[in-house]
This record gives sequence, structure tokens and C-alpha cells, in this order.
Amino acid sequence: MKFLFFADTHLGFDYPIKPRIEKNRRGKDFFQNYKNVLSYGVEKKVDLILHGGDFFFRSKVHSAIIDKAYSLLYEFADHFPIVIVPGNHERSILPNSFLTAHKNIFIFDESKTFFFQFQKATLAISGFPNVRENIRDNFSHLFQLATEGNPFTNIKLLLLHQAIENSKIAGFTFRTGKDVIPQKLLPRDHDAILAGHIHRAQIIQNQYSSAPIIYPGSIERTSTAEIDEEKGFFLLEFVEDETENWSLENIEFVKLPTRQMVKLEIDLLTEDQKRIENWLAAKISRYKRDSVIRLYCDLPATRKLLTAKFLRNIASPQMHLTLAPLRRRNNKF
Ligand SMILES: [Mn+2]
Repeated sequence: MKFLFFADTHLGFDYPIKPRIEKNRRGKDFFQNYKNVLSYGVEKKVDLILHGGDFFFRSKVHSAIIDKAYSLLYEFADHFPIVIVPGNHERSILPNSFLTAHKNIFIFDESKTFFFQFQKATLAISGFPNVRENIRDNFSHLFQLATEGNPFTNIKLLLLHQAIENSKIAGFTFRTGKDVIPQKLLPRDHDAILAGHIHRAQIIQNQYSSAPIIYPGSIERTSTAEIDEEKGFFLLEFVEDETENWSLENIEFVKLPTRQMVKLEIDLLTEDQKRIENWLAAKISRYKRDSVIRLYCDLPATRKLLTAKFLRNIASPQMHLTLAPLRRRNNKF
């Protein structure tokens, strides 16, 4: 049995419906990778797809984006069941639509378990929508609500959108805190804990059980904090042994295409438009034409020259070039 697990698609990110100005936006990259994952599922004939939340980039999404995202979901749900747990970006609830009424689309609206009967095995997927406040103290209760009285199944999965102890982002590890689930609270009879929320793909060894904690991460970089991260999703393969026991045998990370992301510090002090133009053009020419470039400049004189119009003219049409806000200064001299 093969399951595909992805998360944090943030659909609608940089995807204006009526853009004021024409420029190369990143929104289509997110939609493209979303479609890439679903297509991969068809190609590999997976039995089911799980989504770990932050399906949309925020709670109020234009209906055109909802329709575009759900239409694909509806189309692909003809091939396999799709299970989604809402994240914090959609405020723990996904917008309603006739397009999610497909019999193969399952969305967590509360603590519960979805059961699936395949030819060879039974599967339980338990979970609950993202909890913003104090998941540490609420987890056990919500898990109990989701699983109490559940019948036996061959495979058990927990699907969440939360930070779990020892998950990592660049330069930080979640350990304790009200917004973190301690590993010791996680169920020990499940085959895997599948979670969205942390945008860095990772597999965490659970200290109390052999069930891995798996974060597929986001499908494209949502900020420069993710600059060094590879993006993708997981293919999970369950195998049955002679005693009819099912176990997670294979976990494969499948990479998704992403655009090169670059941070560029402008340290040239000048009031001369031509000089900064030449300087920037030389720097930019070293990167791929479709790069995502974030400029940093704290020199007031130079910064004055970096107008939106100037930046639009200097970037290639495929490039995504933006100026970061002024960084906060430490006023100790
Ligand atoms: Mn997210």
C-alpha cells in the first residue's frame, strides 16, 4: 500500500486576481507544485493522499483561488481518497464548496477518525484541525476524542498541523512551550505521526516509540528563512508480513522543482542612479533568470534610488525581485 503525504501548499500566496501591475509572481509556482504532487500520485498509483494543512495561504481567499484549488482536488479525487487537516493559515477551517462534496474528499472539521477499507488492509486516520492556543495541555483530550472506541485497523496514522517536540526550522528547535506537543504525549500504537506546519522537511525519531514523526514541509519556499531547504513530499509504503502485520517499510522523499532563492545585500553607498543600476545588473546576472531575489539595503541614500519602478526595470521578466523592509537597528553606538 502506498500513501503520499504533503503539506503547506499555501495556495493563493502571491496570486492576485486583478494585479495592479504585471510582474512575475510566485503564486503559479505553488499551484504548479500542488498539481505536480497530485499527478505523481496518479503516476505511482498511490492508494491515498494526505495533506497536512495550510492548504490555503490565509483564511479569506478569493473565490477564484478556492475554485482553482478545489477543481484540481475534485478531479484527482477520482483516482484516490484525499484527506486534509486544516492548518492555522486557514484558521482551522477550509471554505465550503460543492467541489469538496466529492465522496473521496475527507476534511477534518473536528477531532475524529476516518476509516478506509482497501482490498488487503484497513486504515484509520485520526486527527483534528489546527489548535492555536495551548496544544500542549489540550492534545491528550483532543486525541482521546478522535480515537475513543475505534475498532481495530491494520494501519493507524495520526494527521496533525502542529509543532512537535524536536521539530526544527533554520536556527531553531521546538522543545517545550504551550504551542509544542511533547513527544511523550504522542500515541505509541500508531504507525506514523504525520504533520504539517513546520516548513522544513524532516523525519524525527520519536523517543518513546518506533513510529516516526514526519514533516514533508512546504511545497515551495514561503520566505527567505527556507532559503537552503529542499522542497518535496513523502511517499510512504506499507508492507504486510507473514503474520498479516502491516508496517511502514519505506519512506521516500520526492523532490519538487523550486526556483533559486537569493539574498542580496546592497552595501554600495551612492546617490548615482546609473552606478547602482550597473552594480545591481552585474550582481543579478550571476543568478538564474527566474530567480527569487530579496534585496537588503539599510543605506538611506542608496535605498532612495531603489524605487519599485527601478526594480521592475532592472529585473528580467521571469525574475522575482523585491526589496526587504529596513531592518531594525541596534541603537547602541
Ligand atoms: Mn504553513
